[in-house]
Amino acid sequence: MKFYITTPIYYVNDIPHIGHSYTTIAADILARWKRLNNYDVFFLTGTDEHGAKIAQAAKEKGISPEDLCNQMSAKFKAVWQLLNISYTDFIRTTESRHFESVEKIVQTLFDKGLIFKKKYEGLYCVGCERFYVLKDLDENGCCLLHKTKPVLQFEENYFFKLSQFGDELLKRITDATHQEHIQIQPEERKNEIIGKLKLGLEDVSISRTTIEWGIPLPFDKSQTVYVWIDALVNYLTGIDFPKEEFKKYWPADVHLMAKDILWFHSVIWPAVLMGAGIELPKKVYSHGFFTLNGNKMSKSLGNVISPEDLVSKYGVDSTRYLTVTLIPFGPDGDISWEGLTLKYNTDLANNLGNLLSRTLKMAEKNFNNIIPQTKPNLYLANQVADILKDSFIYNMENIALHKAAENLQNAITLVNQQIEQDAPWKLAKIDKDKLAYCIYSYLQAIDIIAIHLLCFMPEIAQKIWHSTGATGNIEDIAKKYFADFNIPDEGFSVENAKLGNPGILFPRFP
Ligand code: ME8
Repeated sequence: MKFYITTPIYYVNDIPHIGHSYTTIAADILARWKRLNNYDVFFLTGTDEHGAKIAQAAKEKGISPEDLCNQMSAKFKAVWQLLNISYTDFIRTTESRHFESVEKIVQTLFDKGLIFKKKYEGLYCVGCERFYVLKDLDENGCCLLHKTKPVLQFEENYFFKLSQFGDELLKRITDATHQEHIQIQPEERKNEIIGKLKLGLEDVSISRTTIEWGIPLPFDKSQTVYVWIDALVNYLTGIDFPKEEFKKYWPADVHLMAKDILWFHSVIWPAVLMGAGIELPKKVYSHGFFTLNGNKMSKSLGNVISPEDLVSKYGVDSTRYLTVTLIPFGPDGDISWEGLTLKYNTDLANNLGNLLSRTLKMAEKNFNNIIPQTKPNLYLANQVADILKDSFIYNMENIALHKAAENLQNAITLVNQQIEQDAPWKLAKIDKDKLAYCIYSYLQAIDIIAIHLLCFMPEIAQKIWHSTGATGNIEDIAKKYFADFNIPDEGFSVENAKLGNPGILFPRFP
């Protein structure tokens, strides 16, 4: 089975910050999760390189738009490499393959009579790359997101007959039994979209006369394709549209993004696809927007956290974990350095790190780093597996990443509590056989935890796997495990295997 997941393609006028990495790490975790479940995964990300905003940013820097795009897309790629993002492809909208696919889509809409020319006067926000009407703006006439006044523009553009698609779209969004049902999540955001759809849709401009930095319209080369239409089509280009092969992965299983661009993904994009006679994506999921210490992150406020800042403090895998679990996945939330460090200390240093280091220390001290001979037992591993079997999987499938992480933490706590109860430090003096039995059981439980941790913390999970003396490649074992939930009778870490020393995985912060 296939699984096609996408992130937004990010504008290259900004350096990659924690907002971009939030979506991309989440998508990576889901992609890895599906791979572990034996899906043929296509994971697409990339950069959005056309339009007024990019042309303006290049001008301000005194460089060509091409140079800006090259520099910035390289920066995004470097950050995704740092964060161990396992994308299948990275698309840039300035690539020739993308021109071909955008031309195909707009030409198809034109041939079907869904595009017409009209004189238009409107308020354009370059930050959002969209027209607004007065009621969308604040009391000062400013865009709600950028707090700047949109510019009045007068153009004769080509328009897409969006208004024709409102009723059909409403059906497909609200009727879960519809053959081409499009699921919008979370529920509250879906309801907002439904509310707006019920007010009726207006046709939208899909070309610009004044913006040269874009893809020329195939049927009127004096205009360029509106950057949002250009950008959305990347989801087809990335999987080889217009070649028929794109159907191997289309329809997308999840388009992931934040709420700022949900309208484009849940209304404009499906309407364009319906117009072009292409199936709709199955799910559009919009997570929340986070603020930093109560403020919107912005370059001008100087309060941007970069993924590199996080990695240099917490390391790669802890950054991945913290980024997606600090606030519930879905609603808006606020983050702070204090909150990040607290979560790091609680979940990673004190819970997971402590479990591993105390278990390994006991084995080192009492059994010379060798898994002791004992009656193989899986009672603790089975308890951990049971806790995770339903809840973790349910939450991963429902993109409730913070809850899946919470399930993992509960499983880790359970093992730590069992250790407290067994008091192995006392057993070391009075009952070495019982101690061997206990340590064996902790190691088996830790292996099950590592298997579940793999999509969140791929490197750390590997290290844990090797340190418990588990044999085989953790990814292969995890794939097998998620197929039948079978744990071999002797567990994954067997008698007499040598334990490894992973070093301090999570140094505690003061
Ligand atoms: O909108 N909180 O690109 P963009 C959470 N090019 N997520 C955040 C965030 C924050 N504070 N800041 C950014 C565009 N994001 C278009 C997309 S897609 C066909 C075209 C994430 O660079 C989040 O995913 O402005 C949001 O939707 C996206 O970055 C916006 O990225």
